[in-house]
Amino acid sequence: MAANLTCIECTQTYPLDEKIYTCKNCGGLLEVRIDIEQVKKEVTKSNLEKRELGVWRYFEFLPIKNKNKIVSLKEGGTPLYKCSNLARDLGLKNLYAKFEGANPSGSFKDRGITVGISRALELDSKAVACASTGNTAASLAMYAAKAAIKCYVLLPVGKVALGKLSQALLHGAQVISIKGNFDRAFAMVRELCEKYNIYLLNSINPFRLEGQKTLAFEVVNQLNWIAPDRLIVPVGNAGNISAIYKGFCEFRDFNFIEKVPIMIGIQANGASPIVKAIERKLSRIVPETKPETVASAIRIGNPVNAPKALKAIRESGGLAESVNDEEIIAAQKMLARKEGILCEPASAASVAGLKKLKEAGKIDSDETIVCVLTGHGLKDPEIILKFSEKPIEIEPNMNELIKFIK
Ligand code: AN7
Repeated sequence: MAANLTCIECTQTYPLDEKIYTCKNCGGLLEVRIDIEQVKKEVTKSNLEKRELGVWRYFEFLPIKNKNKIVSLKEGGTPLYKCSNLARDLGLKNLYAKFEGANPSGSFKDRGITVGISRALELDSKAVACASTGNTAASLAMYAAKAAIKCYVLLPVGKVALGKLSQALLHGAQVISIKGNFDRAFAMVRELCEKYNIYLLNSINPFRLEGQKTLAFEVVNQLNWIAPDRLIVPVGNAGNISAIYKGFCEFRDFNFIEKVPIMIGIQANGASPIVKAIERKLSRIVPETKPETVASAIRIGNPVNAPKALKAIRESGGLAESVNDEEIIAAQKMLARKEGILCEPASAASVAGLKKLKEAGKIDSDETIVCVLTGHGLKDPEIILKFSEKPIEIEPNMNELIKFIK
């Protein structure tokens, strides 16, 4: 595949095999540009459809050339559930949830990490690293185990959900808790990777976002080659919304779909620099120094991919909205009880945002809407227990039991 790395700020280009994360010229974010005309010669709708749904169905769209280097645990191919019960309650007709909790490590991060770790092997890297609010660490640890390379993860101390921490530990990563928040851990891991020639797999790495763009491809395939009207996704470091938008744009440029969905990013009230930048029409975000929310996955004050995300939202005629902790927890419960979907709080932010926007009259009832549920509910059991009624404890006799059966 003929492709390059292009700076989104100054348009400087670099060969694909150059190991850089940001532009040497201006420090801007890089993006992989694929040669669409070339890929058009290599794939058609019908040969794509014959392959199993998942990240690697779209091999020709991905910047990995050496098939022998691919490290896969069958990521992607996640269900797109039609949510009729929830739709009825919200006054909508066509609501879907893309359940990314069904990925091997339980979050969408696997889409990016399968490509990122394959890239690490192509580069002959001996170690990989990330800073993480939890899910990236869980995913990276898992794929590094499969690839048999060393993995370092830097986590904000005491702020990572138990499931995610457990995953990183059991997969054998070197887990380092930083007495600071995610943004600080991220600054430190960048420096670490630079100094020790470790391959950095945070979403500043454009190869990771290439894997994540396949979510858009899958949604289009699952809707029979039609794009939804809107796609709603929780936003933390802002990589996923940027990647998904890129995926839709590529399918449009292929003439696989007519138009790109309106992209809607949802943040938590206490960590919402993107929402504020959109509301105030700023060209750059103002970082927040004390991000706070119950949704620990998106407790991020200085999203590294903000320039890409602002572009995705603005170009698609999109929106950004913030929701509070109560709204997030209520949406998580709603998904669990109305649709049988167990997702983590950050994921439920997308549905909380949808509810808020629908009630504000910003969404029409007959639009086709896809909410991305980014991670599995079992990642964070402590939050579920904190907001649930405790089980009733009784003496082991039938008379006692019957009192509680309504
Ligand atoms: C469940 O794991 O940033 O906007 O370090 O785990 O692409 O950052 C996680 C982010 C949404 C936000 N939902 O995605 C990490 C990390 C869940 C997440 C997001 C995350 P981005």
